[in-house]
Amino acid sequence: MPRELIGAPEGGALRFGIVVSRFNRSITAPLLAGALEALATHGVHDDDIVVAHVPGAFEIPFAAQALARSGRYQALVCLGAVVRGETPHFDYICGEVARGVGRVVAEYRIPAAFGVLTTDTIEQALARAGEGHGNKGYEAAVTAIEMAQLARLLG
Ligand code: INI
Repeated sequence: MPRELIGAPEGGALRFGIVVSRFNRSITAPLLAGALEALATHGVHDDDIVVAHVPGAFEIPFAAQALARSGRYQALVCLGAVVRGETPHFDYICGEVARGVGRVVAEYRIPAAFGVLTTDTIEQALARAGEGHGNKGYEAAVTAIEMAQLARLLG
């Protein structure tokens, strides 16, 4: 049988950095609440969580890089909401934030969960930021825990 490596969904004794953007706050506030709920449910202590607030999704990689560089966190959770408007801004922002977070992961070898919603409408975003398990912030935080644990197993 092959040896299988799966990160346990146990967050005790791990530290997490969350980056959340304010743009479309009606979406990002419930994403943050969902992420904090998931971390608490999986045993992460408040003292082991830092939340960095940035103006918009474009600024997420900057804060994520600073948190990664500190070496204090076992994983990051990036939360934002980019809603398609009438301008090409949407495509630029989505591309930059995804590439930027990916660069942080590669450069600092730290897992980062991508909880940045990219939707056509606010309604679509709201549907992904509701209560409980449909909340993408919650899902991103659970992903961060699993990946932090997997990183330990991978060494
Ligand atoms: N930022 C978002 O997080 N979501 C958006 O939908 C958005 N739109 O549509 O423009 C947005 N723009 C701001 C951007 O992220 C930067 O904060 C801004 O350009 C300053 O650098």
